[in-house]
Amino acid sequence: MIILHQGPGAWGVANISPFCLKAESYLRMAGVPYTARQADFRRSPKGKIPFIEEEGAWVGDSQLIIEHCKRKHGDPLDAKLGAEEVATGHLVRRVLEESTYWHIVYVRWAMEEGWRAYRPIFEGILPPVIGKVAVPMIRRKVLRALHAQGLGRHRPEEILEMGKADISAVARVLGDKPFLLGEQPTSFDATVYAFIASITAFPVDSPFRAYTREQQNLVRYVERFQQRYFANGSPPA
Ligand SMILES: N[C@@H](CCC(=O)N[C@@H](CS)C(=O)NCC(=O)O)C(=O)O
Repeated sequence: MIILHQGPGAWGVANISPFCLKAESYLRMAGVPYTARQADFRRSPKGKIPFIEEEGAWVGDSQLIIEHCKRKHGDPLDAKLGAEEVATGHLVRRVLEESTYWHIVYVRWAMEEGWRAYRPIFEGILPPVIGKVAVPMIRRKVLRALHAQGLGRHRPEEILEMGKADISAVARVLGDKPFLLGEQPTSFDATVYAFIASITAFPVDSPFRAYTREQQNLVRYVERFQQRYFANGSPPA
């Protein structure tokens, strides 16, 4: 049985971390049994969440977790995909994880109203006394990372246009298909669901969230996905 180490849920989604939400979504989609635990970062092989342990193997990184699961538990979602579908899925996944992710970071950590909503959730993850001291330091570290990545150097209106371009591209590729690549779910949907839901569920009405919520196909997709894979709330024991 896999133990999934991850962050907490909030705002009606199973995890505040899009990467944790992706990993948990995959496990549910692929029918891999798991239990979930609040992560202790000191035990993380890569110093980030999510990570898993299974029979003495520790795997960090959501994508490496998926690859581990495919090797160990089979590949019920992607085995029949053609090379072009895999390429499309890969590109969408990379956009969401390497670009859109930073827009999520910007809204939560850099925008003052986003930070006001996110701070108490984030503080709740840390031990009470440590939290108050550590959180401002962690915020400075995250803002430095946002600057180093590049997005944090732009003006708010430029950031918004860049984020909208990502969302618009994902909405266009999804179109009116039930899943990213067609009628059947694939591992790429774990990323699409996790990142779009992380934007639409966050309880601050940023222009980025408003734009994402205007994409009706994405909103319906998130609702369908949640209904199908998260209707039972807590993880299967
Ligand atoms: N590529 C990693 C990214 C994971 C990631 O960035 N996780 C964030 C939470 S959403 C984290 O642990 N950040 C802590 C840090 O950067 O120190 C994955 O796919 O799992």
